[in-house]
Amino acid sequence: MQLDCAGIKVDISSPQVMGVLNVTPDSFSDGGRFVDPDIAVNHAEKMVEAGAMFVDIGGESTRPGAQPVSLDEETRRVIPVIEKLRQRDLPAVICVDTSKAEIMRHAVEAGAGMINDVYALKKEHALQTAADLNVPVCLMHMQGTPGTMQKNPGYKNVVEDVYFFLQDRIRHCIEAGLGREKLLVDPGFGFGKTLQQNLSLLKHLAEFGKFDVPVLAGLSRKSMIGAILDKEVDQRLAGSMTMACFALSAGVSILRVHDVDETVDAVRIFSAIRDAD
Ligand code: 7PM
Repeated sequence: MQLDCAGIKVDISSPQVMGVLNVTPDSFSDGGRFVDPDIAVNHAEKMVEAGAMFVDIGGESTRPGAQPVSLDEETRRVIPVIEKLRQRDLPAVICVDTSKAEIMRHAVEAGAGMINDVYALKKEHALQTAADLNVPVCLMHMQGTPGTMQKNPGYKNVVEDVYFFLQDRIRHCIEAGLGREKLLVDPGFGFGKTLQQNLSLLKHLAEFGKFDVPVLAGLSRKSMIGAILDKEVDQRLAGSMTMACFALSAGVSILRVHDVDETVDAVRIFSAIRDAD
């Protein structure tokens, strides 16, 4: 199974690692460390050297309570980093983490080969723009917005509700001309879910393989880990790795993580076991 990311073809028959690069001053786990483009690019390069096949660059924090960022501000934060990263010509895919159509277009023109949209292309012009750009898009489920999503999230059945949401978004994409071979789905851990709802989604993660599109999961350092272990963000590596291994066993294709070295090791071990006789 291959993902064609604006010319870079990624073999996703084996799980891949996506390194997180938040170029925002307030992201929950590394807020403010990578606002300077040169520092950001160096960190991205380190993640690729450590084995990340994707670098996810986001200029608008989507953690609970995060405030929206203007188009100009998000452009200022994201595009220079993509341009500098492109110049390094790394053996990896630059993924832009945005919900704004204009940023998607500007980012792909600057060298991004994939879009990660926590709003699943629901914002104005996003769906048509993504179809025009014809790069892979990760469609993620979120209930509400970052400002509201953790205030009493409710579902009839969280696994079914998220499944049907993603099924509907896939249908809209195909109708807009974005082929199934360009789509990925993601249940959106931490995006409008209680701890129990997150755990139920993780327990039933294999269900999302039924779409026959790659599944991406973002579990790294999230508050659901903190809630179980009662540990701060910088103490969640073991918890993150355990959830990553569970996700691998459930068939996930891309793991979106902060701790690339460790996760690459886990993927290599998982693949060795899976490929044994
Ligand atoms: C709460 C805390 C919510 C931290 C989100 C975060 C995902 C993502 C992010 C994900 C996809 C953070 C994340 N999480 N994109 N962007 N899937 N596709 O790491 O799970 O800051 S933001």
